[in-house]
Amino acid sequence: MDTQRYLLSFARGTTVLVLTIFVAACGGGSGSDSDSSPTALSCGDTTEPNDSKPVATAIANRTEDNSEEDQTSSTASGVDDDDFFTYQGTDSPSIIDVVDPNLTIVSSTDDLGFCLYATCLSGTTSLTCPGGTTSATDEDGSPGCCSNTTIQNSIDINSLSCVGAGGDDSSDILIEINTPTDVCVDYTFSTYF
Ligand SMILES: [Ca+2]
Ligand SMILES: [Ca+2]
Ligand SMILES: [Ca+2]
Repeated sequence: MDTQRYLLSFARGTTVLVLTIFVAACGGGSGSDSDSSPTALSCGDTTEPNDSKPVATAIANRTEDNSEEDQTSSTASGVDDDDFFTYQGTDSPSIIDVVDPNLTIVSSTDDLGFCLYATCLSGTTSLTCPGGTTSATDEDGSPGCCSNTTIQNSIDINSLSCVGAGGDDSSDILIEINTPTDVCVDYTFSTYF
C-alpha cells in the first residue's frame, strides 16, 4: 500500500518541533482491484470506477426500438460497491414504437438490488413505478423505480413522459445495481428504451 509523508514544522523562539506523519493512501486496495471504493471486495471488476452518477459506465445509446436491447456484464463487489451505467434514449420521430424503458437482470450469482432512473432531455420527467417496484430518486433528484431479485428480475417503465417537451420523450437513463450481501456477485443485465 502506498503511503504519503507529511512534515509539519512548528517554530517557537529557538525551539523547532517537527512532526512526521505517515498517512496510508486511500483507494484501490490491492493492485488488481480497480474498484474506487477502498472497502469493496476484490472481485475482478472490469467496469470500475462507476460508483456514482457522474462516473457511470456509458453503454450504447439507442432509440425506443426495443430490438436495440443489449446485454452488459459486470460484478457487484460486496455491499460497499454501487454500480452505475448510463445511456441516452432517443425518442425518434421515424420509429413506430413506444418509450418504455426496461431493465432486466438476465443472470446473477446472488441477490441484487437494481434501479432504473430517467431524466428527460427537455421538459419535466414524469413516470409511475410499476408493480413490484418502489419509487426512488437518483442523486440529482431524477425519478426512478427500484426492485430486487428476491421479488422479480425486471423493471418496465411504460409511463415515462417528458411533460412540456412536445411529445419528445428522449431521456438520459441511469441504471444502478448493488448487492445486499458482502460477496462477489457476477451479473448480466439487458436494457432497452
Ligand atoms: Ca421501446
Ligand atoms: Ca462493480
Ligand atoms: Ca462500482
